[in-house]
Amino acid sequence: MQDDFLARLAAIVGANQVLTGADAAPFAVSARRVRGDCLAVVRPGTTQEVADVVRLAASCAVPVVPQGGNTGLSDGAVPRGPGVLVLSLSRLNAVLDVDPLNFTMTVQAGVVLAAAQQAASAHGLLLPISLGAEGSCQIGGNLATNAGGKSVLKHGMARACVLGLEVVLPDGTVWNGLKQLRKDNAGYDLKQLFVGAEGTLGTITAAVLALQPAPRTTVTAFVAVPGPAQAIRLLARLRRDSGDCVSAFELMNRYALQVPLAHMPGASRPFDALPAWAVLVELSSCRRDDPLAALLEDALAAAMDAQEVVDAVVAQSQAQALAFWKLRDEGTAFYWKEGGMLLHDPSVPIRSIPDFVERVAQGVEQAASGARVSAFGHIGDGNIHIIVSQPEGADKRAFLALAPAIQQVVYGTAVALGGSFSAEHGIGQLKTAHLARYGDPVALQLMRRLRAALDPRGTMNPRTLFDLQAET
Ligand code: LAC
Ligand code: ZN
Repeated sequence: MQDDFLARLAAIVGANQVLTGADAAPFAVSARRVRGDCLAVVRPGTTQEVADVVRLAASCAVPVVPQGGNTGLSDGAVPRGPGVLVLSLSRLNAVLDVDPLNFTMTVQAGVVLAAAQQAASAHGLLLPISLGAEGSCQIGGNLATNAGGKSVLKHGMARACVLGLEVVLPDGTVWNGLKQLRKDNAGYDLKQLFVGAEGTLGTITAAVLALQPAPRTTVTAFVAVPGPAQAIRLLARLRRDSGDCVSAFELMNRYALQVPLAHMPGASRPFDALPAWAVLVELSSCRRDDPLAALLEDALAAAMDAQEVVDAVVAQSQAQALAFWKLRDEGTAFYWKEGGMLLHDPSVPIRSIPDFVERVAQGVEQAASGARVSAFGHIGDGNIHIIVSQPEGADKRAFLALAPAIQQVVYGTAVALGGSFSAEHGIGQLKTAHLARYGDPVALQLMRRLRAALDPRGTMNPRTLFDLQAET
């Protein structure tokens, strides 16, 4: 039966594009190092092959997990179960078109984000999606998860740049919605249904993305601040004084700076003495030689007078700016070296960030005395990541047993302040129980009805968002 299914897959894509055993194993490990298992990995080379694979899987009731760069942090693309088929989009990796008059690009799902950025930049344009994993994540995954990252402050989440999509529906039908339009009020906005659906409603195979003029002047600074309350005032000041040129505003507490500095080879210290809190600020403009550096220095001086800023280092070269970003972007990869750790991805209204951070610090100390809290991230979006690391020298298992209590502190506090327990990483398989707990009952019911309508057999990514397999 299984052999027959694999033979039929091979007939669609060619035998060397069906991987099993040791060849398939690397596709069954998530970015969080959660190890799953699968029947096989299939690597179609065209949209039609994707459609034929999905139709075959549906007719045989084989669960399908679509997978891009597999960099997601909520285990949404990891197969779990010996009968699951991984549908890798990696071979659909063509940039089909960059249109500098329409300010759009059309890309296949498997294009690596950095490659798409470069293709836009070759035309003096910006694809405004940017995140730590951009060297290996793929556009299809970015859209399926509605990726966030550091450019949300200025350009919105990934969905904001989607003008059109091509999607293979759960029954194998291809929907060609690759429109290049900014205005298209003709019924429901179907493309947005698939953005953020994490592969449960269909598989994105291509997209039309809106581009922006590329920035030509950028200035980057690491700024030490007394605390989150001053950080959000500084953000408001910089947005006003710069004519809204703030393109990134990332908070890091001391522990969030310490971890990469301790473990990352070649990391450089922005400050001699690490401050309790710092923000990585980036201003950018499409005008060449825009005097942003002078503007930033004036604004920082005024902020210092207002006691919003303690110290600031403005990057003097692109290399120094990159070194600052390295500290911010690559730090999360090193927390496991500090022992057991729990990553959270909440958001709250920007004004509530100081309150949120304080309540979380107190609540975590009560739930896990001595645990180390890293608070960092996109506070311009109200999205702050909380990593709780075990107390130094503590027993990892004993610490991880406290996960439910710690998660309740972080998520419960966010929700109590009008926030979300899941800002940008999505639900995946990791947070299905939290979605059931914190999600609005009417919204959850609507989501289930949509899912049942589009995928009545429940074969598309069946353990993501709702764990359909556990429910049957
Ligand atoms: C970041 C990931 C954790 O912002 O979302 O680094
Ligand atoms: Zn983030």
